[in-house]
Formats: sequence, structure tokens, C-alpha cells
Amino acid sequence: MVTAVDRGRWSCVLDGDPERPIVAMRARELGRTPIVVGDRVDVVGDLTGRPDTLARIVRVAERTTVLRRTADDTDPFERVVVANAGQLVIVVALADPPPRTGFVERAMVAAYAGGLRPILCLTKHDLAAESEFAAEFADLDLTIVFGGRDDPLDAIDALLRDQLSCLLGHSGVGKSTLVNRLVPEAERAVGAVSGVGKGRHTSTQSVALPLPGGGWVIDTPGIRSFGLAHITPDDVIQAFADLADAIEDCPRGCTHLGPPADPECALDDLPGKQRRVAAIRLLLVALNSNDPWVVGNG
Ligand SMILES: Nc1nc2c(ncn2[C@@H]2O[C@H](COP(=O)(O)OP(=O)(O)OP(=O)(O)O)[C@@H](O)[C@H]2O)c(=O)[nH]1
Ligand SMILES: [Mg+2]
Ligand SMILES: [Zn+2]
Repeated sequence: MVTAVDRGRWSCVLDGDPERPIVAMRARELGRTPIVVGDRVDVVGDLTGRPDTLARIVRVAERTTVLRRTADDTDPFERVVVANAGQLVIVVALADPPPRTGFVERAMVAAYAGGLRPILCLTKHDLAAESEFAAEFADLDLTIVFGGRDDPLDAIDALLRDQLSCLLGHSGVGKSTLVNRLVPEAERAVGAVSGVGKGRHTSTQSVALPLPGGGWVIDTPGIRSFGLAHITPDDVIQAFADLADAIEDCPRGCTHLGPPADPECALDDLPGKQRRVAAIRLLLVALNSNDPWVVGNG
């Protein structure tokens, strides 16, 4: 499994031996095939992991999940951020920096479209009350945990055990602080909150770290924006097993937002599901906002 990528060199661990990382290059026959943290790869050559040795990645296994983004919503060029993560932990600070409307929705859309289970992790509860921030997500079965500096780790430990989980959030929300508590020997650099847009991110590379209780957690750099140009409304609805069949009855080109945009959307004909449909439509609004940050009238 690839645990880190740095300037044309991939750090990998061999199955069952996280203590012996090796460094590899990409074999020429792979061309420019993207290889990202979480990828399962076949390696040949020097696998001793001794200093100055270099193995070769000769094959990238098919991915079970993919977290993808575009630079912004109009940029069609997709980047794979992380491969094979079962869970996306969306980290949001309740203050400093304050939560941004639409970010959680957009991250959830990316998770569902890529096959990851989203989890909302709230930090800095000591600086601000939770308010009603999380209420919007109640009808989406989103698991919510507190992962701030002073919060007990039991709940999050249990969620992450034996899983490959990716942390995602803005710069300064406390991702590396959390990783350092989860993985005591991680020693991830932690920085002052620099303000989004100033471009100062304490972590600059994604790194997978082994959890003491089993499983892996991936610390990622704070993101500036999360473009979703590659995702369609159908991709989002298909992630919800109880609604996926219904949209086969929608008219062609239905965006599933309901009236007035989609007066004949089949999601309006599901008795007992209207709260859930309304919650999922907020995800579609975030997807359609065509702005990596802001949704609706916020
Ligand atoms: N008050 C308070 N501060 C926190 C909490 N969690 C983290 N911090 C502080 O927030 C600052 C930023 O934390 P980091 O862990 O570096 O944030 P990050 O998300 O890794 O940021 P990038 O690497 O830039 O993406 C540090 O000064 C932390 O000490 C918390 O629960 N409460
Ligand atoms: Mg960090
Ligand atoms: Zn529809």
C-alpha cells in the first residue's frame, strides 16, 4: 500500500509489515498513471527498505473507492486524491476557522460518488457551542463525532479501527492535531491557524499512518476548494439505496431538485421519504452551486 508520495517517489508498506517502509519509483511502462496514497501496488526490485534502495511499482490494483476532486467546478481535469479509503472523515472546526456553508455537503457528495462512507468530525468545541450546525444532516444518517483537542478518543477510535480512513478539511481545523493523538508516534507538524486563502498550510502532503489498534488514517493537507465537476446528480442519488431505483422514473435530464426546476421528479412520489429527499436535495444544491465554497443563499 502506498503511504506517501513525494516528488516522483512513493513510500509503500508491504502487506503485514508496516514497520518496514520501502521507497519506490514508478516503472516506465506505467507512463503517467496516477499513483496515490491508499493505492495497492505490485512492487519488484530491492524490497529491503534499506537506505538508498529503490523498488519499482509495476502495477496499480483496481481501486475499491476513489476520492476525486477537480481544482474548481469548471475545471474538468480530475485528480484522484486518495484511493481505497472506506471512510471520509470530514473535519470541521466549530470556530477558528468557522464552518463554511456548503463544505460538508460538497465533501459528502465527493464521498458518496467515490464509494466512501462519510463521517463528520467536529473540533474546537471548547471555542464554540455546536449550535444547530449538524442538524441539517440528521436525515442523511451521517455519523457525527467530536475530535477536538480535549475530546475523549473512544468514539473515533472505534469508528476508525481496522479501516482505511481519510481526513479532509480546511487548513487549521485540527486534522494533524487529531492524527497526533490517534497515532502517538506520528509527530505530524501542527500549525497556527493561518486563514484560508493565505495559502499557508502546515501539512503539504497526504500521509497514511498505522493506527495502534489496527487500520490506517490518512492526514491530508488543508484544502482550498473541492471542485465536483466530475459528479452528476444521478451519481449522488445512486449512493442512497432506498432512492436509487426511483429515479429511473424521472424524465430524461432530471436534476432531481424538484419543482420548479424538475416538476416531474420521481423523488416527489415517495411517501414517507420526503424529509430524506429534502436533505439529499441540499447535497444536490451544493453540487450545483458551481462554486467550490458557497451554496444556495447560505
Ligand atoms: N482550541 C482548540 N484548538 C485546536 C483544537 N484542535 C486543534 N487546535 C489548534 O488548531 C491549530 C491548527 O491545527 P492543525 O492540526 O495544524 O490543523 P490542520 O487541519 O492539520 O491544518 P493543515 O495542515 O494546514 O491543513 C493548532 O494551533 C492546534 O493546536 C481544538 O479542539 N481546540
Ligand atoms: Mg495538518
Ligand atoms: Zn428526478
